[in-house]
Amino acid sequence: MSPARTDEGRTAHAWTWTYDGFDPERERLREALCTLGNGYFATRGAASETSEGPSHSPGTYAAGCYNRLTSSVAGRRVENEDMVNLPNWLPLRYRVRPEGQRPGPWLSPGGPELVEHGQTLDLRHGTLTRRSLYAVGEGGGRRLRVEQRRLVHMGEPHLAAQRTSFTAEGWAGEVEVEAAIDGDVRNTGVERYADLANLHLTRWRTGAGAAAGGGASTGSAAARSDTVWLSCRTLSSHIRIALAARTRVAGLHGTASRHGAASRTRLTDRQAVQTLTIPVASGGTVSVDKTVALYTSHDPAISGPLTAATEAVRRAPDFPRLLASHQRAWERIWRRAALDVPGESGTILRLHLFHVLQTLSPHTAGLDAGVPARGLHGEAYRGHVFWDELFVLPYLNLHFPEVSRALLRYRYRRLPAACRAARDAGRAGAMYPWQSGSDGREESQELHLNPRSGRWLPDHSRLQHHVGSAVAYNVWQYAEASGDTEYLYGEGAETLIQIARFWADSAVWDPSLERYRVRGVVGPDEYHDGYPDSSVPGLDDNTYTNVTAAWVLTRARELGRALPPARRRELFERLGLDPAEPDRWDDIAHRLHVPYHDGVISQFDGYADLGELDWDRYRKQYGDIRRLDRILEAEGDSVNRYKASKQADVLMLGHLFPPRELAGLFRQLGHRLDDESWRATIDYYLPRTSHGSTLSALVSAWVLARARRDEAWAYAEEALVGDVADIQGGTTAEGIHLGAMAGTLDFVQRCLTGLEARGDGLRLDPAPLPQLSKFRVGIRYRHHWDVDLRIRAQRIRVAVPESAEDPVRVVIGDSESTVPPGTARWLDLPGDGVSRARVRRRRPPGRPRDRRAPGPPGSSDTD
Ligand code: IFM
Repeated sequence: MSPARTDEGRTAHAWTWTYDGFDPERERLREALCTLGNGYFATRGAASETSEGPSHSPGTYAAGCYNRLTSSVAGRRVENEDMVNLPNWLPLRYRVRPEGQRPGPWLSPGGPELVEHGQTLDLRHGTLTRRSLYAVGEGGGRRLRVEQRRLVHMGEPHLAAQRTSFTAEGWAGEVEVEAAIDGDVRNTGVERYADLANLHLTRWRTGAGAAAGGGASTGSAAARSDTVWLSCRTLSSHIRIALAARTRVAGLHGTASRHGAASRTRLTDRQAVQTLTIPVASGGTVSVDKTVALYTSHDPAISGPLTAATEAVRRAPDFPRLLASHQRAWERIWRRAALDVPGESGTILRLHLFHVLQTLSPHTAGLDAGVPARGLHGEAYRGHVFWDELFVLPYLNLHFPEVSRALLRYRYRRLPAACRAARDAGRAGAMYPWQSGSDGREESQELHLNPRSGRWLPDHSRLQHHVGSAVAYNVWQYAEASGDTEYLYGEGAETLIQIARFWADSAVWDPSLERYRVRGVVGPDEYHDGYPDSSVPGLDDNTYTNVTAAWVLTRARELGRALPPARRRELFERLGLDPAEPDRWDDIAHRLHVPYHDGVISQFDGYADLGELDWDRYRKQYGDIRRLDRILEAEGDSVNRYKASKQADVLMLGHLFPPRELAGLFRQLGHRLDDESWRATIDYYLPRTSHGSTLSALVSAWVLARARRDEAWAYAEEALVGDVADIQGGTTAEGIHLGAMAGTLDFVQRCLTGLEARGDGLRLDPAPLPQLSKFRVGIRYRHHWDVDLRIRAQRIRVAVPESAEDPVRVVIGDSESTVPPGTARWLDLPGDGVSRARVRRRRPPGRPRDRRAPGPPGSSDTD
């Protein structure tokens, strides 16, 4: 990987990311990449010493915690729902008073006293350690060394903590520490949203000590307490939020003053502050531990968020014990997410995995939350849920199926809203929103700002109805990988059928074409939201939309037939489904229109009539043309006039469907799609794509890995460095790109292995790239908890853990093997003929020999 493409100030080792120096220009990017979270909430890796400012965007976000506000822009009133930036629990600032001197200034990495600074994100242990050295006091040679270790607890989802250690070098005196919970926060993390209302919190209350009766303790009890709290609520969603913070000198319990340290609290209407003054000897170190609990009224099994938060910090163990249990929780998570890829690619993939798991962890399984496109790492896209789960669930299905199921349940709970949306649009079934938030209504903005022209423009992205097919695809994929028929026959079937009904009702018969058509949509590309000069938004027959709709209709019919008769009857009755409907789905699924031009599949009907863009000219003039739409609009032109796509659109089909299945789908629709015509399609669209979305490089790498292997790496590399090098120019600072991050994991897991986890076994069709040819993934396949796949140049090793389950059937090309539990096999990849299995039983100590029939004869496993 070219070092030039990564952040200069950082060095990465297998499990650590270290950033040297304090760089105000990159601080917000590092805040996003150093976010700590546990799937319930996450906190950006912001400095604790300073609050918001041009180079800081502290943010704490809880999954599924949204609020709606109305703003005035461009003379219109617009409503937006945002994932709320919650009160900031990080603040902890300090200054020193060497003996015989006055207190110095409050110190912070941006201040003139800073001598050295660095921070390390430790992925294995889930901690962020920040180290600073300051020049202090009058006269030279005096230093304060500060080390702060922070965690958001992976085992106890409501807890977070940070230990800050101060070492006096060349002086003795006092360190004054001010630790606060700051409720005076707004959603200000995205500059483009600056004109929009951003104050989501109200009714702040602060207090100290236990929150008996919910009131603030005052007087001497409060002054002596080591705990402060703040509660508030969101303005329109009325979610109650409470944070409590316990700040202590490490190792001291009871009143700090008994040990020479003094403690005070100060409560204002939006801040609860605790001040400690701690004596320190020359060369000595003192540490301050801040332990925080966060609850909201969404949480189950609590009497109220404030009581829950104050109780939780009261009970919380000290920092070393919290750290130990946090690390043990991460160990358990890492065991379920094994992915070993050598080299820098592996290091980046581990970072991606870390952030995916911090956004969507087993704790998410207990929540009513979807997949936020930008993680819980920033405010871009307002924490909304798009189709990006299409890139996330296939990864999770094979590690944390319970999390996938909960994320599908987020969609199921909003099925009534999707059905209402369809009804309001005059259609049957379920029309899922392009952007979803709290209640499942359409959250896409009506206007968006082009920062280049300063103009607010109509936003038609809500016409991306293909999001429904993404939901359906995930229902199916989850069920295939997990074997969870209870889900599939229950919520899954209902979701899938309602989405199919929407497509069936959207398809309009065109007698002149003798085809069904789906009109007035926007495809994944997003640049094209209408025909040039048309006053009506939307396009006809977006191929991706039509082909995926055909797939949904086919699966829905198949599932309808497969349901146990009693369940079929029950569901069909409840949905008022005419028994003839599935036959109509079948008809449509065979006769949806797929437009072609110049021998290739058209992105949509009429694409052929668009002009060619002078790509070289634009590249020369603007350098980065990822946001060609904004460039052209600022020039008074429109991207709708050109054969220019923002991201993979037709090519997305190659991401969703293995070649065999895609060819079958086209056959079903009356077209022939062979390797040659698919390659021609790739060759046609790649040079006409600006890759203005991080998903685009990923999808391009995916399809090239199967069609033009030599060209795949350049795109894979782009997808890998997308966030760490912030190649979209500033967007990562506003939140990571969760779809692309998870997509790169799935690229290794499913694309390079050709893995399909089906009911009848694992199908493998490896296509490793020279740069990614040796790796290991551990997956959960149905009841087999840790199936280990190791890819080498010409072979693949499949190891199935010991259990009482059936052997795993493995299909590679035309060759079929079974791998019994407790055994491992090396299978040869096609190229030199039939797959040959070699087996060695791994007998655990104490386990009797030959409990099962041995596999086919072969030499022993050499790895
Ligand atoms: O869903 C994506 C879309 O495909 C491209 N723009 C950003 C969205 C959210 O990640």
